[in-house]
Amino acid sequence: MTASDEALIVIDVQNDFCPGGALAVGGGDEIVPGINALMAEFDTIVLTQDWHPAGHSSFASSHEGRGPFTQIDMPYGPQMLWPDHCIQGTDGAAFHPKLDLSPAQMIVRKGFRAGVDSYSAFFENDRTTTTGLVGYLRARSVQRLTVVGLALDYCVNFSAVDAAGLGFDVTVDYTLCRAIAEDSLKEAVAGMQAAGVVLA
Ligand code: VGL
Ligand code: ZN
Repeated sequence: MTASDEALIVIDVQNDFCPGGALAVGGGDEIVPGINALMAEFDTIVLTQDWHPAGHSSFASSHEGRGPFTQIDMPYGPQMLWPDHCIQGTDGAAFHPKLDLSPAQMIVRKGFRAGVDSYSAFFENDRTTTTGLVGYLRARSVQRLTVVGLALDYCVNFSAVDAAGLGFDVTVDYTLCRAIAEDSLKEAVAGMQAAGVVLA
């Protein structure tokens, strides 16, 4: 068992980010058994779930003439456009069927506001709206976080960097993560290292 000031944060292990899903991450399903095994070592386990309304502003289909994997300017800054994914209540938004949900005590849903995306488990993409997770962790005297899941270059990255900025000691177990793309992964790794996140 790890110490009681530690928590495991499992990011977006959902069908749409696994092979066959709407925004499939290569090998996304391969990490599920390892995450299940790792959960046995933690007292505090938080899952996040990307949870968009239909017609969400991060979907390319919501912007006429725009395709996925291009950027637009939102009032809060640049935003990558994605294929429709993780729509509330759909099978794509459900957790991977083999992910062990029972040990998790907290599920943070994010990206449910139509006009703002949310990569991070802590702050939405406007960088100010909080998910409330920091309060939950501090109330439980958590100081050290291990972050795993999907996708390493987006939601894991943003979550880990935000957590480090909030003063947590953060380790990303990258063997239990998969990334969407090479270029964004390189940038993400540099950003995480600069923020003091340990990649192990
Ligand atoms: C994610 C893109 C859009 C992720 C979520 O979980 O990394 N990426 N929505
Ligand atoms: Zn999303």
